[in-house]
Order: sequence, then C-alpha cells, then structure tokens
Amino acid sequence: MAEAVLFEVKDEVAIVTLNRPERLNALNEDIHVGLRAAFERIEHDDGIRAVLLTGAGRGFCAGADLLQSLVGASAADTRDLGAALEKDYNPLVRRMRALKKPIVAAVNGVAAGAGLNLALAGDIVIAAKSANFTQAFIRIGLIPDAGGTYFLPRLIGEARARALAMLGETITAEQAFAFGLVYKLFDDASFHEEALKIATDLAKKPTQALAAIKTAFNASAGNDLDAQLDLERDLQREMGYTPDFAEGVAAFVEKRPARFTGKAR
Ligand code: T3D
Repeated sequence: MAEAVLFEVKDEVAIVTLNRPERLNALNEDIHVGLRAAFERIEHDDGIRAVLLTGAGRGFCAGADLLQSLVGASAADTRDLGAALEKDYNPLVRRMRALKKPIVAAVNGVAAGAGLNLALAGDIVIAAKSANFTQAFIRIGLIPDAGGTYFLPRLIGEARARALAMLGETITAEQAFAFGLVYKLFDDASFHEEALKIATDLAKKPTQALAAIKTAFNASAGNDLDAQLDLERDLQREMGYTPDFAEGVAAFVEKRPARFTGKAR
C-alpha cells in the first residue's frame, strides 16, 4: 500500500505530500500518523529549514475522511467528534503554528473542510489557478474546525468568514486570492515548481528570524499594542545576537549576497 504521506528533503526543504489522491487526500488515521512523523522529523532535523505542504493528484485535501472517520453517523449513531479534534487536528494545527520553520501550504487542487483550514495553518498559502476552496462543514451539520473560526475572520474579515462558514459555498482560486485567503496564484503547469522555489528561498533565509516572525504574528492576535511592542523588543534583542544578523549587515556593507546559516547564537 502506498504511504499516506510522502516525505522528501530537497535543498533543506521538507516536501510533505498528502498521498491519498483517490480520496482527494481526505484525512484518515494513516495521514495523521504520517503527518505526526513528518513534523517530528522536521522539528528536530537542523538540515530542514522550510516546509512545503501539498497534495498528490487533483486535490489538496478534502478534510476528514467521511467514508472512514464519519460514516454511519446518524441520530442513532452520534459520536464525540471533539475526541478526534483533541487527538489529531488540534495538536497538528498547534504544531504547525509553533514550528520554528516556515511552512508553505501549496494548495494544488480542491481544499475542503479541515483540509482547507490545515492550509491556513501554514505561513504562506499559495494556490494553483484551478484550485477551489470550501468550508464544507455546514453541509454535514458541523462547524469549521482545525482553526477555521480563528483563521478565517482574521484573514478575510468577519463578513466573508461568516458567509463562507454558514453557506458552505465553493469559491475559486481567483476569489480566494481576492478575499486574501491566499498570497499568490500560479498556473497549474508550473505550480509545483513555483511552490518549491518559494520554499527553497525561505530555506536560505535567516531561519531564526523567520521563527521569530512566526512567534510575533502568533501572539499579535491576542496582544494589545503595548504587549506586542514589548514582544518585538524581546525578539529583536535575540535576533541581534544571531550570526545571520551579523552576516546580513556584513553582506550589505561588502555589497555581496548574504550567506545565512539559520543558526542560533
Ligand atoms: O471526527 C472527525 O474527524 C471530525 C473532523 C471533521 C473535520 C472535517 O473536515 S469535516 C468536513 C469533511 N469534508 C467534507 O465534507 C468534504 C466532502 N467532499 C466534498 O464535498 C467533495 O468531494 C469536494 C467538494 C471536496 C470535491 O468534489 P469533486 O466533485 O471535485 O470530487 P468528488 O467526486 O466529490 O470526490 C472524488 C472522490 O473523492 C470520490 O470518490 P469516488 O466516488 O470517486 O470513489 C469521493 O467520495 C472522494 N472524497 C471526496 N471527499 C472525501 C472523499 N472521500 C472521503 N472523505 C472525503 N472527505
């Protein structure tokens, strides 16, 4: 049986590919196990400095596997869906947000339900022009999970967020781009190459500063200006002691490209 999550490291980029194309990469236990293993490795391997998360085939991810995880649910067969969130989805989203390396979510095709929200947990979300997006949850009587009710209003504003969550409509990549849900769109033919280019570029940047940017933005939503200014001061203090800061300034002065190592002090 093919592995549910493919893992490859190329030029310091971990390429993580959801690999159940016949189910549009719907999330089942095998995928969750594969993602846990992938992020475990990414967290501890200093040779990995950026992540590219994408899907095999024509889908990015169709959310929870309705045929395996949720099939049979009825009035007589209700279940504790909170348990699945607690065990699999919430730790994954927390892990992605806390990861001290940047994640490019490359939405190569349809992104639905938790599959879409998983992409939003990435740092830079890009999409192929043929991709489409739906907060499909309402169609089966659920609410957006995997961080959907947190990410959506912050990214696209409350009016659009509520409408997408309540109507469960499918929007095109162009609409998602216009809403501010994704950063850039690329032609399907060159999508993987363009996505890899962005991730490879990130892998060459000052990794400690990228991690600090994540920390700052993660905190921003819950902080007032005073607290955020204090946090920026603390993080910038740390950055001032990194070799990459010294290298960046030296490269500027010497009018040459910087060679960042991503190392801490
Ligand atoms: O306990 C917990 O896990 C709680 C957590 C819940 C989190 C959630 O994500 S809930 C939301 C779950 N996702 C959905 O409701 C989306 C269901 N899928 C769709 O609505 C549509 O498939 C799409 C809009 C995503 C794509 O439509 P389309 O027309 O491009 O493709 P399709 O023909 O519907 O799907 C292609 C195949 O993938 C098809 O299989 P078949 O008939 O060719 O053998 C279809 O059954 C399968 N597939 C698509 N989505 C899922 C799926 N199989 C299992 N689970 C899916 N989510």
